[in-house]
Amino acid sequence: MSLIKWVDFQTLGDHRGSLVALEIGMEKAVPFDIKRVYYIYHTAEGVSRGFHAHHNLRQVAICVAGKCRMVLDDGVKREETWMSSPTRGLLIETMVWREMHDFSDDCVLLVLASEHYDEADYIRSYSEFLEGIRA
Ligand code: T46
Repeated sequence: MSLIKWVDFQTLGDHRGSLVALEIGMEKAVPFDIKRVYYIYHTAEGVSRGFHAHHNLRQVAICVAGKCRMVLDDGVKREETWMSSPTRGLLIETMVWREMHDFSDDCVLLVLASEHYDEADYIRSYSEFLEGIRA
């Protein structure tokens, strides 16, 4: 099964422009209760981010402006996708290594997270990640 799992959002557009609304309890849009929202922006040119996995955290990442390239790796396969649509979110499950590359100047990546911030949940070493997968 592919690591690239999109959730599509309903667009509430009219002649003035577009709007996406995400509400707690909208299971089809976000398959967990959202405990935290953060966004990544003004990423410096040529800088890549991520390079970690999470033990318990599930996330939906939405590129609300600009674009970037997301790489997901479950220790067996490595897949990538461009993120450039504000009407779909990329579901990133637990124990998936992620890297973000090629941010455009205007990229804003909004992330909905299933848990509060917890540094202890991060696996920041790829070799430890592989050990965790194989344990
Ligand atoms: C992820 C990818 C997609 C906080 O204090 N609270 C937070 O909620 C977050 C997300 C980060 N931080 C602190 C921790 C670091 O000192 O902000 C700093 C930058 O975080 P980090 O280096 O982890 O950022 P990215 O862009 O590498 O990764 C982030 C998320 O941390 C991560 O969960 O999946 O975006």
